Amino acid sequence: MCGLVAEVESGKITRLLPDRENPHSEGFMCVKAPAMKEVVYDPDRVLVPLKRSGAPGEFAPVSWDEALDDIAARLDRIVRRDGTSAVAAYIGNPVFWNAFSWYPMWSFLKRYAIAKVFSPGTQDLSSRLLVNHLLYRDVTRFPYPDLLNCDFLAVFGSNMLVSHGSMVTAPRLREALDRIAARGRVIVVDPRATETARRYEHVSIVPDTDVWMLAAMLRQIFAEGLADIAFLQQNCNGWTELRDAVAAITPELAEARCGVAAGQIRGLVRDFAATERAVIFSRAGICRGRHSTIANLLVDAVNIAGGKFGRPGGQVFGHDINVGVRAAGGYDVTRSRIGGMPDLASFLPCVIMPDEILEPGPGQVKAMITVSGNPVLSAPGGAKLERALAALELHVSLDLFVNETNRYADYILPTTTFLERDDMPVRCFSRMLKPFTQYAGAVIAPLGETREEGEIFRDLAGRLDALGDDPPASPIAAGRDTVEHLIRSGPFGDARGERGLTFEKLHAAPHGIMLDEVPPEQRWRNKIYHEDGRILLWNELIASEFARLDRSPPAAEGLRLFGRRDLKSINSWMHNVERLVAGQRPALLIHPDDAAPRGLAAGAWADVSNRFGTIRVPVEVTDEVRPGSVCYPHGWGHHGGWRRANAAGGANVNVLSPTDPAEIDWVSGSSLMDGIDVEVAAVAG
Ligand SMILES: Nc1nc2c(c(=O)[nH]1)N[C@H]1C(S)=C(S)[C@@H](COP(=O)(O)OP(=O)(O)OC[C@H]3O[C@@H](n4cnc5c(=O)[nH]c(N)nc54)[C@H](O)[C@@H]3O)O[C@H]1N2
Ligand SMILES: Nc1nc2c(c(=O)[nH]1)N[C@H]1C(S)=C(S)[C@@H](COP(=O)(O)OP(=O)(O)OC[C@H]3O[C@@H](n4cnc5c(=O)[nH]c(N)nc54)[C@H](O)[C@@H]3O)O[C@H]1N2
Ligand SMILES: [Mo]
Repeated sequence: MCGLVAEVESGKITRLLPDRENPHSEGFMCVKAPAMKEVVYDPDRVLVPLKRSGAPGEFAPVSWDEALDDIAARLDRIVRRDGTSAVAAYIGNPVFWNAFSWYPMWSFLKRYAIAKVFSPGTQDLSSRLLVNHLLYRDVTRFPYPDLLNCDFLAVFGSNMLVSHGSMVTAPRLREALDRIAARGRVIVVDPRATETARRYEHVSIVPDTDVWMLAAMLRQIFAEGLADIAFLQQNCNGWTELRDAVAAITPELAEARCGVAAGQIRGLVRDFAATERAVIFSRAGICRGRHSTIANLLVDAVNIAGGKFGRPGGQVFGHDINVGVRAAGGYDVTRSRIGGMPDLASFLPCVIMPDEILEPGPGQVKAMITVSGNPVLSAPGGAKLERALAALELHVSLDLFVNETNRYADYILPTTTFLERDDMPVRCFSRMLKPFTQYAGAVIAPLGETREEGEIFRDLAGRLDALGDDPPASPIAAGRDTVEHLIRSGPFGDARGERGLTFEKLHAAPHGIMLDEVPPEQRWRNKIYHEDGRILLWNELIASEFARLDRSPPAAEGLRLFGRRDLKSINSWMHNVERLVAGQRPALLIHPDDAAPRGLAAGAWADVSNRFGTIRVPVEVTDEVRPGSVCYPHGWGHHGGWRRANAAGGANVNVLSPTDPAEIDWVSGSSLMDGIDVEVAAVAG
């Protein structure tokens, strides 16, 4: 969402600069943006279709026609023999933000009834999606904090200054947070003294125990007479049951679980309630635990019960640029073959992906399509997933590089970067603090033989249809045209007459257009899709999750592992850029009190292990993490076709993430990645 200006000479990008005329980002860009130039011209980038020619990672160039003909023929054979349940897809992060390719890709999967679709969603937000579904009956409705207008912000599990927010789109985020701190308070609840926590107020918490603190906060809101009872009565169902469910969770009980002092919890609640424009916000750091669904639910419940929902400076719904945003599917429409787990927004949990491929029987996955994804480094399982990928009959990957996942593929189909294609950031729209839109045209021609994902899926569909007896009726969406149609038929489109958005107007405004804001009070009422239009705070699923919480044992003795992101990294894929990777040396952060008894001094190496695996990593002894917890970033341990990244070292932390559905927040399918119980032992010598 940072506006960029590309300087181009003779068809080649020479520089990427911040766009000072972009009315939304106003000249801001982060360090990763100019480094996209190095990604585009990376000598390791895949520029022609590749076919596996030997062991994993060994490929030879092949023509598009030969690749697509063979892929279509093999897919067709597998589907005729085993049905569409033998085909799966992993849709990785980058293509989510590329609307022009998203719609053709998604309609391809629908058209061929490819229903086993996995995504990084179970690694960052499926519990949040489930809460959207439970409370508002719309998986894609993410309420966000009105950062421009609040005077009190408490953040749970987000390192906002590094991640730049996440599910709230705010250019110049640090300025927004600084302004809140100047007017009032910014509080960061986190097991690590993060970059964000250090700049504002830090509340240190035991990993994966926020649910206790949040429950105690909700309890105090009711117990101290701070609840907005009129709002609850008018707009919510089930709030008395939820109130009763947390009644016994006193701040003292919460303190014993989460390590935050009872007095501090009471003080926070009182300050939150007393501040008219206040909000609590949560993100990925509470979406990867054992109780992440009710943890996320309690965040909304505290905002709602505290009278902060749908009001300026509170927790608000965003604007919609298109109608039909609810198209994303629901919850528990289908169940997985392995573990019988519910789907969410049409995706299945990644925790079962290795076994969906490895376990024989009807419905065993034999073919897989991966689009802009690297689950070997990003999803649970690591080594087990590699074994599974090696066993596939057909694996096709659309990517920029040979990564740790597609080194096992039969084909790698090379795609364009966002600088080589037209694009529109419509996917962020409903989470923007200020509504903005832009048509960002390609600035250079596609490099080599690269193609857009949408084009590749259209081409593949044509070939599959030529082989089939009875081609499916549903069409492949046209990407750009689909988006134009959605915008023109949406609230900012033709309905506004002369003032309506058209692509013509967008083309005439290359820096983008700020759109009219609607006050927060008017943005939510008609978007609660339960039949009676009220927010739902209690049902059988929520009740059973609270019963499970009641039975949950206290954190085990020993160490709990959680993760972190670096400003110069983006998940697993920018480690091949010298200027970003230089200076990053992933290490295990461990508190001096935990290091000493294990004989670990600065620079020592340790084995971090549990029943799922072991990684060997250098340690950094620091009081940045709280005693009893250790921290290591994800996305490392490269062994793909990117030479610089391979040389960067580091280990794949996700070999420690459980692949056993019994260990996770089962209702949402969220992977367990923060709060994993591990042993840490010094490596002799
Ligand atoms: N530089 C950079 N920016 C990114 C990305 C990146 O890789 N690099 N990735 C992007 C993506 S895909 C996403 S989803 C977003 C994610 O962005 P955020 O939602 O902000 O998530 P993280 O940056 O992972 O920060 C999670 C925080 O939660 C803390 N945490 C861990 N366990 C717990 C816990 O049990 N309780 C609490 N309260 N805190 C906990 C961690 O210490 C960490 O500080 O960032 C996006 N932005
Ligand atoms: N332990 C732990 N694990 C985590 C996380 C964590 O905090 N802790 N974070 C999780 C999160 S939030 C996420 S979103 C996932 C991300 O996980 P994934 O989505 O699986 O993987 P990425 O690392 O984002 O890799 C993206 C791939 O897309 C390619 N790519 C980049 N741009 C394009 C493009 O325009 N088109 C195509 N076709 N390919 C492109 C890159 O080369 C790279 O191979 O990781 C998750 N894993
Ligand atoms: Mo993510």
